[in-house]
Amino acid sequence: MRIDILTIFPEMFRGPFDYGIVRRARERGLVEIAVHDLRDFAADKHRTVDDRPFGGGEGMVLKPEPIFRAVEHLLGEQFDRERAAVILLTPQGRRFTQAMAAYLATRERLVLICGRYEGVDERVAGYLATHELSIGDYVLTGGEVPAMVIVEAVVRLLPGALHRAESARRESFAAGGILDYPQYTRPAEFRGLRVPEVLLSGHHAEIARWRRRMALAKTLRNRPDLLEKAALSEEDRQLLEELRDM
Ligand code: 9WO
Repeated sequence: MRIDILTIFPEMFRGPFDYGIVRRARERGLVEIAVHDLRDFAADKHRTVDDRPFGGGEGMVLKPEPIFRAVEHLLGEQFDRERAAVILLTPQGRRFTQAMAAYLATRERLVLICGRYEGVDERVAGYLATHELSIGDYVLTGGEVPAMVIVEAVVRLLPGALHRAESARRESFAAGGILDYPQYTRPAEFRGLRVPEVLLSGHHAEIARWRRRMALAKTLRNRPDLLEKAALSEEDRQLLEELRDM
């Protein structure tokens, strides 16, 4: 896979791809990541990328021409929508999910367009981007951090990016998953706080039941929305009834 990022702040991307799984995936040649300065695709000597909004209003809007020129330079004028995804990052986009990450991981090329200022000329969303995505319901100052989030979520799904132990759990969130169970490590007592006794017992069946129960309890408390789509056993449903009554 090749990922191209379009931004007016390319310096923001020094660092985030140099650690952990993303670094390993780059070193293994699973992904190539290139960051481009949108101003390099401006047509005038001042390298202008923004302009005032038609209809009035505050602030500035990213102009369409540099963005269209950049994407056409990277993918050609008639790019293959089966192989490439062109993603605009704005708060107005569809919500980015694990399922979308899995879909994007099947593309050969990704182009991530980082919005800035008060917005992006709507013709980019309408006629150039294949997807307009938001990573969540909050306003940031630009699409740069969301682009980093998407790169990390997608790259770890590329075949060969994860160790075997990591791969087993990777789809759980997308495919009717619930939240993870709580984890503990040594010491067994820290500042008077003891690790749940069952985890020290060596009773594997009991530990598995405790973990499932705690995962359900945490999901019920923090993300009840996930329970609607979750793949639950009859035992899970019974446990949930007990937890709801507590
Ligand atoms: C700012 C603003 C100020 C006055 C009137 C309207 C306004 N709209 C915006 C605005 O939405 N600015 C965005 C800043 C424009 C696109 C880039 N920016 C951005 C992207 N903020 N947050 C994101 C983002 C992207 C993906 N997922 C979550 C947030």
